[in-house]
Amino acid sequence: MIALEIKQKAIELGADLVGIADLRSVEGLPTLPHGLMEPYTHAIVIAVALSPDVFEQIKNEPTPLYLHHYLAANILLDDINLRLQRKIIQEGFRALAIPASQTVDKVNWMGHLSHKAMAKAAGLGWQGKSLLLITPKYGPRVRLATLLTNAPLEEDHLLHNRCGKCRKCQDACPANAIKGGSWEDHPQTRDEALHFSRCVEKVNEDFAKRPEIGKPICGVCISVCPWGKPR
Ligand code: B12
Ligand code: SF4
Ligand code: SF4
Repeated sequence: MIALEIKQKAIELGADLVGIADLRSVEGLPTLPHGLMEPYTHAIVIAVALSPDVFEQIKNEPTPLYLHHYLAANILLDDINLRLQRKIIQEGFRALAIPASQTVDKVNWMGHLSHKAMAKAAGLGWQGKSLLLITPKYGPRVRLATLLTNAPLEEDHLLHNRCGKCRKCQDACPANAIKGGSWEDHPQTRDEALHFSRCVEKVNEDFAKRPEIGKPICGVCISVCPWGKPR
């Protein structure tokens, strides 16, 4: 099986972007459970873009419309991922779809692995000052999922950080959580990029407690980013 074939399949199934990472480039990335990536050699990372207009409605808080698009995109991502997983297993390789949006450890706020780190390694974009994955075409207006496999696939190249002097996400964050640091690859910890607890508190104690929202979403640092804004 070749990379092009799996990428075409992902696009056919509804992905807007797809990239491939060699797992040696993310050695040391924390996973739950520990050692999750060991049986695999590559990650296929898919992105589903949300309508830019959903974010144009977000000023300083999430909207019920964003909530629905967020939920629908998660379902689409998991659906594409499960179908790709089946295709790869049928070809005789191992494959494991990592859920789009499952928090496994709610004390430390960790998923099975970081889709942003995987997407960066797969050449889909860079981690901006907001720590989000910023893609050249859609900016941060994408949701992500990862498929781990031992199929021998050709990996994609990394993209450079293109935040430059911009600080729009830092200025707009309602929790004042973004520190404004920049890095070519990635920060050592989340706290290097964010006053992490401020974001966690804002999305969980404020937005998730609103009856019309009910989930830890926000969208402000997404909506202000110049990358992906409609022209
Ligand atoms: C738990 C969680 C949260 C928690 C904690 C967030 C966080 N930053 O970890 C809370 C509830 C606060 C949250 C908030 C948000 N989230 Co959230 N969240 C997740 C979830 C489920 C797990 C994140 C995780 O495990 N983080 C672990 C840490 C360690 O990883 P990290 O944040 O990526 O940062 C590290 C690595 O990327 C790293 N790195 C990169 N390469 C390498 C290589 C090595 C070797 C190492 C060591 C590190 C490293 O540098 C960072 C420091 O170590 C993911 C889905 C997933 N499984 O990825 C979605 C996810 C990250 N969330 C997402 C979004 C959009 C948001 C919000 C904007 C809310 C919203 N939906 O409107 C905010 C943004 C907050 C922010 N500025 O980061 C999207 C991001 C999409 C994108 N374009 O980037 C994701 C990927 C969901 C998805 N399927 O698309 N989220
Ligand atoms: S999700 Fe909201 S609170 Fe968290 S960093 Fe982005 S703008 Fe700030
Ligand atoms: S708003 Fe500006 S600084 Fe923040 S992630 Fe986007 S480009 Fe980077």
